[in-house]
Amino acid sequence: MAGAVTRTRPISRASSAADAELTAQVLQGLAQQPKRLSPTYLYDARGSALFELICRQPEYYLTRTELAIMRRYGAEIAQRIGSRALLLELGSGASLKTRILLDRLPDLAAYVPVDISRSSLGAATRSIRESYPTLEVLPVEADFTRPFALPSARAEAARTIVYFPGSTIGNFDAGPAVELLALARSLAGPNGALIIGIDLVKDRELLLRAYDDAAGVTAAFNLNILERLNRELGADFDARSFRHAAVWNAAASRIEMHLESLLSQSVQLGGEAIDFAVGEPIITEHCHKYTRRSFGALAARAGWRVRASWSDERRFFSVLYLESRG
Ligand code: AVJ
Repeated sequence: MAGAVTRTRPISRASSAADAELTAQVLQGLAQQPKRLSPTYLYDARGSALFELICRQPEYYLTRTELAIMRRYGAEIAQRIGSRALLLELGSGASLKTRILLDRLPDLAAYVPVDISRSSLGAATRSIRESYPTLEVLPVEADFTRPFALPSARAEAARTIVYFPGSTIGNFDAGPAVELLALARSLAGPNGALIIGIDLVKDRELLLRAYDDAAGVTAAFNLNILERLNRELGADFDARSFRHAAVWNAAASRIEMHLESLLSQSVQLGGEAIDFAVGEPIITEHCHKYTRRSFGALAARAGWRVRASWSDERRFFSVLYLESRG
């Protein structure tokens, strides 16, 4: 698979404070039992490009299904948003789904895409500005799980709509998910709203295939996290001695992305040795799957009430519109 993707050139970087912090966080995750890495590390330039490729794999129904829902119910969703809103998108990526909203919201006050990947954000901003020349686009390069500053728009907005598509919320365990939903609520303010995409519980085999596509793109995406640690932190992972595995954790209602060590081995990172037993996993991502009810309960803990929801015929995915509870 690696051959199908442009390789990021290896850059030797002077070690910075940011690298030292990243090293400390990575070591902390790898000291846990089971070993963990934050899914945010998956999204460097190469990881973000691979994620865009995942979205086009036949097994990865999520993006296609959410786009279909947005196209089909876009007018209704735009009506809920109303006029002169500010649209703030968390994890905007290529901003593809957003276009469906932008097409139907000609008087939007501003569009604020927030993304951790500079390359994705830059490309999306250029392309949105080209398609919507009168729209004010205010990109924010940030990890939205940490505090970030919001730019101020020229036009005064009637309300703020937080848009959080892609079932990215599924990457968060219950506690952090509630915190993030609460952050969305404070960003939206009392008369704002949240529009969120969630992936629904479905047949186990369908779920497993979506996270282990035949072309090996998801495997390459997952293994890239090790290559990134080598590139950026000077670790010496041999990516060929790990294998990607998608695991369904029924009790927690989530797919887990694992990287399993094929050997008993020791890896060097930041002056420390990390030992792996044969078959020992590093968990890189949790992808929670919800029911309307389970997600409604989670959102309620952050003060949200589901006001409207849209789904596809197979009930694979759902887009929800939420407002603050009275
Ligand atoms: C971007 C978090 C929504 O969980 O489906 C896709 C990431 N990981 N394939 C997801 C992902 C493996 C994706 N999200």
